[in-house]
Amino acid sequence: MEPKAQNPDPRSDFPILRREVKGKPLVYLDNAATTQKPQVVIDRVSGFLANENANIHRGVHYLSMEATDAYDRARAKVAGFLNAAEAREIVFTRGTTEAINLVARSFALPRMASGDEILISAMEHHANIVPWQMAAKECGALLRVAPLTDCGQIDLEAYGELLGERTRLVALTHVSNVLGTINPAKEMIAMAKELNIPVLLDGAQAVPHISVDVRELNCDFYTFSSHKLFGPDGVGILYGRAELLAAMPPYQGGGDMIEQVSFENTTFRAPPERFEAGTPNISGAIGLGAAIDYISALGRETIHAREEQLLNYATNRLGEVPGLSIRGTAPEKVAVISFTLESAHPHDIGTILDASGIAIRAGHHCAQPLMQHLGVPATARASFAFYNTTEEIDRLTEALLEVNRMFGT
Ligand code: C6P
Repeated sequence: MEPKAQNPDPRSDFPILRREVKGKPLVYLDNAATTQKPQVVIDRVSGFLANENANIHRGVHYLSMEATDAYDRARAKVAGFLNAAEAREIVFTRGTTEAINLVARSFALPRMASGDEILISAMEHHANIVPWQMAAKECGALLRVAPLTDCGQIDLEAYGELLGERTRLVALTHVSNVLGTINPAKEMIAMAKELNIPVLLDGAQAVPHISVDVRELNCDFYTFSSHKLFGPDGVGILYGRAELLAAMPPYQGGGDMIEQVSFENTTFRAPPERFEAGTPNISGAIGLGAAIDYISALGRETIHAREEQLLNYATNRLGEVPGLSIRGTAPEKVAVISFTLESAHPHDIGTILDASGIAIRAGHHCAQPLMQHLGVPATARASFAFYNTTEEIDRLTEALLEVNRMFGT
């Protein structure tokens, strides 16, 4: 589909942003948890369900072939979005979490022996810790963790020292969901490649904010979730280099991933179908395709300029709140601000803000080891998208000043 003419007010594309919560206009600042959906994505999903619904790859009838075409086109769109060499390098999963588990089971585990190592960093989401830990425990391998600097960047010198001949895989977040840090992925991948170590990037928090080119990055695996990219939930992406996917055994067994089945033996289809057992989230994948069209029409430059303005404005305004500390001050960061207040626990902050119709996230953000590193049990987190406004940041700031007043600061 050709990118449509750009709406000068993209906020109006998101119907939910017109609603009220607790009698006040909604201020949605929880975009790192999930993003809102533009009308074109909602229309594409409901249009598919209303007019085109059929199962894929199974039918000789018209609707099934049409649905299969639409699903395949969505795959090709994702390939273009990541600049993958071929559409068969794109596997549809349930989300980032399932994509990482797939690599842990089908790629890492068969290649690891006792004493081998997987290298991650101290800023990882649980989705990029637990699958590796589970795989490592099964074969006696070790999880190594690159430490962080004070401003919330990976310590590159320490990272380089942790790469070694026992390292079987490096798995890093491209952008931190707590600190907002954009990691120097290209440089870190090049360091791993000097020792022929494969690299997976967790791009869940990167794709909504920055353009990603898997060939320029030279990564082996890249993962993201549709729901954080203005698309439907229940759909994720695993990009895998073709030759690596081809050498990996299936992750799950079932329909659609087989060539031939008998009671004695089964042969499997080539990737990506080998990794897509059972009926996938067809409408979700097609909705993701519509989200990618929407992002492309809006343009990365527009998104970047808008988010940079919001990040700077919010950093300055939050700096006016007494007792507020921002956690994560790397020079290269996306519009995600985690903070603590001296006066109140993050959960109290979240609850009080909610009473004013302001949605933020409070807690450990599925990054408990990072919380331990920061020396806090939890943080509050405001995470922005291009549709947020400076007026919403003013309301956030006023509400935080009110928290201070309520707690006597
Ligand atoms: N982070 C957040 O509020 P799933 O749940 O599979 O779509 O994505 C998991 C995931 C993996 N990596 C990173 C860096 C993430 O931020 C997330 C999801 C959300 O921060 C929900 S915990």
